Amino acid sequence: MAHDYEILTPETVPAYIDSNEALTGLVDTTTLDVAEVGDGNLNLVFVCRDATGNGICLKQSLPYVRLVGEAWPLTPERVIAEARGLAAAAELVPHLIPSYYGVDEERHVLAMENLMGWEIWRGKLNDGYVHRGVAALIGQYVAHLAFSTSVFALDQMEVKERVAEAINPELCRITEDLVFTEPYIDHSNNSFADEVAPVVTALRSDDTLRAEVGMLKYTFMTAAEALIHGDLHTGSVMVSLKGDGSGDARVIDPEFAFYGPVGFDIGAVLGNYLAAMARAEVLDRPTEFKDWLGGLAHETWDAFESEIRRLWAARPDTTWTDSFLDTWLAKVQRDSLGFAGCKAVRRVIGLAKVSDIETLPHDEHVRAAAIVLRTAATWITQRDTLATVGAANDVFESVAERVMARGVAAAIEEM
Ligand code: SR1
Ligand code: MG
Repeated sequence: MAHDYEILTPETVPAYIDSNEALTGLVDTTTLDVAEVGDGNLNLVFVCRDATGNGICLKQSLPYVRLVGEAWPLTPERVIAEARGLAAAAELVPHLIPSYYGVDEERHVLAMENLMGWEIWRGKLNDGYVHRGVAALIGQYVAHLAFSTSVFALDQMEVKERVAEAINPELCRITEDLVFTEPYIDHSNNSFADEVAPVVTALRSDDTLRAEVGMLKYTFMTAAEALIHGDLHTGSVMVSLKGDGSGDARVIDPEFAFYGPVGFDIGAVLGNYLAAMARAEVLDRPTEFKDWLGGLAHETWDAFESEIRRLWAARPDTTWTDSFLDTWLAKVQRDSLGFAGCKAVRRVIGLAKVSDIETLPHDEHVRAAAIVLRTAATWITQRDTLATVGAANDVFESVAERVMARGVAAAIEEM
């Protein structure tokens, strides 16, 4: 594919670092070990470490979708959206992202801390590891962005300028299509096991569900509430263990960032917890692990809510009353359940699936897929009456019990 910038390779990275003044002195490029480790869907990621142990991570946008190839061109300018997301988080929650060293807008390269020893949370969840406290940190991350980039904290002119500046149409289009449209139609990007097909058919023929997904897509496309991460799944979180045994987190990859609904970020996390919970259920993981997973949604939501309530005292405009906050939080929680459902459905039957479900043996895969789809459909259609993450978890429990006892058919009977 013709493109007007040089794509990095492990061999060219040292010279690139030498040529970039902003990166001078961060690593010794004469002893640099470079590996391309990108396992996401879009970009190249180079982790670099020199002989003294100093490191740096470079992320370069390809001019196409890596997962699909050159047949799907995609603007490398997305690196600007990611830089914006990182810069905002660096100001608001610097302890929750990798140190950010800057962006090269010509070569479409971001430079940040090499989080040596840290691992992607999804992989750790898949393997049954517990990182206590990480879910709360994610809630805090969302809360700070939600409050401090919105009309709750900023002058209205400032917000409007930021909304315009943060427009990210190509990346939003991916979400609009892949999350809200394609799973519900016959589309070449979808795939699923034959045994799951009846559940998918039931979803697609459920008029109420389709209308609610439409409402959620409409909210995603029109509710410019705050600068959101836009792709906050468990693969966008790196984790490590602290000395006291609790977990620590760094949020990465905000290239889908734009001014959108706050519930979309919370929902993305909850939808991915659902995939992890379904995996643990079909693999019959220890009760202690399943209970911990079952508490993650609460942990994220509670941390989000209490952080927003704490920040609320600093709002300059008292148009936003305490009573307004209660109403807004309740709405965000309901939105989150709906978005969680949409995100989960997509990760099971649409493009860019998740390893939580994909790496399961066939029979377990089918059951996990059915559990996720059935639970997600209920979250979407009944989010107003469910209203809380606790009630949403109860839906999962009851769907999982029925599917484990009676097989995939149970997921269809209930729809
Ligand atoms: C075509 S891009 C597929 C997905 O990769 C990213 O992680 C986003 O989730 C996007 O939807
Ligand atoms: Mg990503």
